[in-house]
Amino acid sequence: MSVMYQPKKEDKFTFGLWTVGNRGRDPFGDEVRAGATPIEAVRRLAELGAYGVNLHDNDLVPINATAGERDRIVAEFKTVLDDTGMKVPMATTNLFYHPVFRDGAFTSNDPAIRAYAVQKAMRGIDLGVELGAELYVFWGGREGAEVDAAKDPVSAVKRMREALNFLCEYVMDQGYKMRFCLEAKPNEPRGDIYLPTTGAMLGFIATLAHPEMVGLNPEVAHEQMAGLCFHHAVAQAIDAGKLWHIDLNAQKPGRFDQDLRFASEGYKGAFFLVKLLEDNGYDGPRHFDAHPYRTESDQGIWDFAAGCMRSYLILKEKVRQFNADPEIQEAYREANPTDPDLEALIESYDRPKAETLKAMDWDPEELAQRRLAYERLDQLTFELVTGAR
Ligand code: GCO
Ligand code: MN
Ligand code: MN
Repeated sequence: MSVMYQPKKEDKFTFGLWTVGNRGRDPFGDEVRAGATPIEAVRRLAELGAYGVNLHDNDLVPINATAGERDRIVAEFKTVLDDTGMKVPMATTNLFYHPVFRDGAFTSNDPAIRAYAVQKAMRGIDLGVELGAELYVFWGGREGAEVDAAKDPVSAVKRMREALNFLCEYVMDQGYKMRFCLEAKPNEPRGDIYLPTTGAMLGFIATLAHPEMVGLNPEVAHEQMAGLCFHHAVAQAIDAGKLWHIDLNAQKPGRFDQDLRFASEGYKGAFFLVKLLEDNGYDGPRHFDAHPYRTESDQGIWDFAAGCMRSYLILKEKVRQFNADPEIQEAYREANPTDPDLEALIESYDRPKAETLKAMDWDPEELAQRRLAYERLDQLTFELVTGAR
């Protein structure tokens, strides 16, 4: 393996404990491997060059642990983090696994379950802070419905807002340095999940009491499950200043949430995603929320993890080549004509500019004749990404 693609701490590659810990259970079959324990995950990922790990409260501390057990587990985990120099940049709450959450957590119809969910999130935030996390993700695992006759979707969004407002206040009241990231998913495990896309989350953030504390954690697979273009969603998050975390994986559109090794499907989309992140100076964690194929053994976990990081670095190198390639750049410039006078005219409104524009004589027939030479640029991109160039 070339040293060029050797992950380094500066690459900020992270993995969820649940990713390398995944045992391959699915709705039709039982576990197929043991999965990495939290301690093993930290040690092995550190050896591979990762920056850190992320966790749900219950990836580390079982839901029924006593206070003493919790403290012992956390202390042991912190020792391994110190030994390896691994970080925990993000933490989250498991609000979906236990049967209590089978009809949602923050949006459950039962006020007792909503209260328990907010309490569990507060404790999860405390745990995250203890481990040094400055980002806290909310993925509404079961915040959805199959029986719309039983649940009011307007109340659901209102309940979600109340929970997030409550937790923002909790973070401020504790003096924690912690920001939230919302992760959308259209469906699975629920028939429909509320706030199903990154764009929907962005609209929702604007309705919160502390929108400045809340950003996004978009995931490749989730946007593609809905048939949407992932890197366009990420672009909107970047434009809004809300891309604080990202879940990298791969997915065939229209399928169940596959959570495949990064870039293992849709190479072109993966290339443009890496290009977007690199060209825009994204400096948050590059988090892989994926898991090894169910056909894999425990040994395959590490091939999977190394593959995610290596593929990212290969695509990053392709992005460098794309940006430095004179022929590609020339084709790009041709596709992006400039006209400073016209651009100044339409970039912002004032009345004289509006009058000038209104009086101009445009000929749509002539404009429509202009060539959009995208064929060559797209072919050059294909040749670069596939290594023919
Ligand atoms: C999924 C989700 C989760 C979340 C995780 C962190 O579809 O299972 O992507 O893996 O990212 O719960 O909030
Ligand atoms: Mn995810
Ligand atoms: Mn997923």
